[in-house]
Amino acid sequence: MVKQKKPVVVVTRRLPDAIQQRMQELFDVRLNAADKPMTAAQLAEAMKSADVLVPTVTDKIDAALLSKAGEQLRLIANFGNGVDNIDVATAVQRGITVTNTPGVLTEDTADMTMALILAVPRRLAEGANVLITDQDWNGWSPTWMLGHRIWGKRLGIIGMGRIGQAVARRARAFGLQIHYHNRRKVAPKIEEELDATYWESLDQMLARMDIVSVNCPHTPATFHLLSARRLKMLRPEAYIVNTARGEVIDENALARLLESGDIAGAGLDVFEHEPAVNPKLVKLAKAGKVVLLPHMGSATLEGRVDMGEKVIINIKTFMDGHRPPDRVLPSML
Ligand code: 8YV
Repeated sequence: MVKQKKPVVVVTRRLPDAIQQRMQELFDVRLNAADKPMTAAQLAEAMKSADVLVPTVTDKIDAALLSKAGEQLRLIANFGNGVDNIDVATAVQRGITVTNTPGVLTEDTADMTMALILAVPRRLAEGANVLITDQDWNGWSPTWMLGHRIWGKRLGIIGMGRIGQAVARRARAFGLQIHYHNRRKVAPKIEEELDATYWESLDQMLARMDIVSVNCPHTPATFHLLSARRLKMLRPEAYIVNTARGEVIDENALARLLESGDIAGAGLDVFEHEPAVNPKLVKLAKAGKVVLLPHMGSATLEGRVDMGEKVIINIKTFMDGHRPPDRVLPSML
């Protein structure tokens, strides 16, 4: 029997050691030991020889790049859940299968969302900073560092998929009332379990919430879903949390409304032009109005290993001639 040639797999960023090791056993893998994001030219070069590309959120695989790909490129196995870094429609048109890593980062991302829901109203980052910077702490005082209670408040979740539901489960335990906006209502059983109220109109929901959490994917339909017009509907006491994608919020408009006090605060793990962060938001963070995290929602070792496992399973299944479990189709977006 002729031994099958191992597929050439180009991995654009450094992955956990255990994953890279397994990939080296299974594939003719090209790793990125330096972990420096690849330029468009480097990606184009890699796509000329790769059978499989394993990109991440930091690689923009657009139509221009796909048009330069060699005929042998058959699979883009994204290391990540969101696929807004890939022009899926063009890839599929060119006969390239696209997969992602759903499910395994749900709980970690929901934890980080809950952490931000707590951190902003309870001034966690500000308080923690007092003790490690040169500011003087004069001891406990009845009126110092007062934040706001989250128990009993209304949480409006935008995007009630896996992550939105995992956030709702946590938030329920913290005494928050669950409201949500989604393309469609979730199953009655889930609504019942979460005691969740569905709002078909996002505008109407926004005007009534104390905290809003963005948990939907970034697609053409959700780009600037929270536009300047919609952000203005939020109450001045409202907080906004985003662990999904920066592009879902008009970041400039958000910064303006935070500056003017028309929105009380924000907790952001993602940004519109990553890795650039709007300087206005940085200024607001220094003033204690917002908490900024550098895209850490799924950043646990366990999560990243699970994501890597999913990538390997997708590649193996595809190479064995089967439909990979996490195939993404344009109609799903
Ligand atoms: C990932 C994410 O780490 O999976 C996603 O959609 O947002 C992140 O948490 C990143 O996308 C890896 O490519």
